[in-house]
Amino acid sequence: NLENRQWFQDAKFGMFVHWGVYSVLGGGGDPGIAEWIMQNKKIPIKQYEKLPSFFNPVDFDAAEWVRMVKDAGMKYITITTKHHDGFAMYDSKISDYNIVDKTPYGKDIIRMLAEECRKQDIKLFFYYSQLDWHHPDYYPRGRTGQGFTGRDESGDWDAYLDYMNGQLTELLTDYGPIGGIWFDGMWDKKDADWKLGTTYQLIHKLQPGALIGSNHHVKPYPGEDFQMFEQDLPGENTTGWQGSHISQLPLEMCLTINGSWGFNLMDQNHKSPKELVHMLVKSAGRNANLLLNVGPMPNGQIQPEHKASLKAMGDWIAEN
Ligand code: FUL
Repeated sequence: NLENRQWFQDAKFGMFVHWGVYSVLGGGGDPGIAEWIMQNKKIPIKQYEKLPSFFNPVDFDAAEWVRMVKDAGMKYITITTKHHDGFAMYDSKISDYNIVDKTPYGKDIIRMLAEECRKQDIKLFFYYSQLDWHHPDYYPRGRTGQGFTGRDESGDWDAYLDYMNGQLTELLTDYGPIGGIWFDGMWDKKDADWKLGTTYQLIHKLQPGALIGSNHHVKPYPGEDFQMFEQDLPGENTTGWQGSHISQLPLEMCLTINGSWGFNLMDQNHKSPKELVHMLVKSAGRNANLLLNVGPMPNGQIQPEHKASLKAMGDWIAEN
């Protein structure tokens, strides 16, 4: 694990992928919405559950994605295995709300990506949202998911935690050695609700080499291996919610290319390759990795503007 922390510390540059059934809606015409559309447009579970039937990424090519990552000079990929909408992008056995059982595509993109990453020597990290707007036992609800989902106002919180630990167990046993777990969404509820110790112990037992990080925007908890900063350089706190604590752990900053994590049809506010290279240099200057995000389109391709930016960054790295 120390060795892997050291690897992470030296990695410098990775690709973040926000991909889920929300990509089908492309933000619904609003440049400020993407993977949050269920909450932002108050889409009840019953309607949202229709989205998987429209998700058919026939142009997805894992080998092409990983080659693109390598050409960009990146060392790892962090991909959403489940975002806040609760939909699993892998072949979960403990929930059929997943890509294999519910989409016409019917294939496990996480498996394809894991195999390709192994072949091309790129590490794969799994983003996993603790927050879940879909699961019936996610109750009492937290700051989000209130008043629009249309489901019963009841549920068994410990059953939800078991479910979450069950999905993590699947992800840590069925996909070979992975780089780590990138948690998100625990800010939805009180820290103690999560019983983090149990989950972190489970992960470190299943894969001692897997690193744990969490996007909770406070100082790291015991068991975490790296500290992350969202859309912000460590210590700057320009967003107002990052906190100013910088730990001794390896650091990572995640950043969007335009303003959206998931695919957005209207968001044309792309940072230029020059701006992106500046961010890479600045984050390296703070001893942090840059995790640069793409939001693949519903057909499985990365949007051309973002592909071009990654290529330009790779060219710059190769020359310097
Ligand atoms: C946040 C999430 O709510 C966003 O959707 C996105 O995943 C970002 C990286 O983290 O907490």
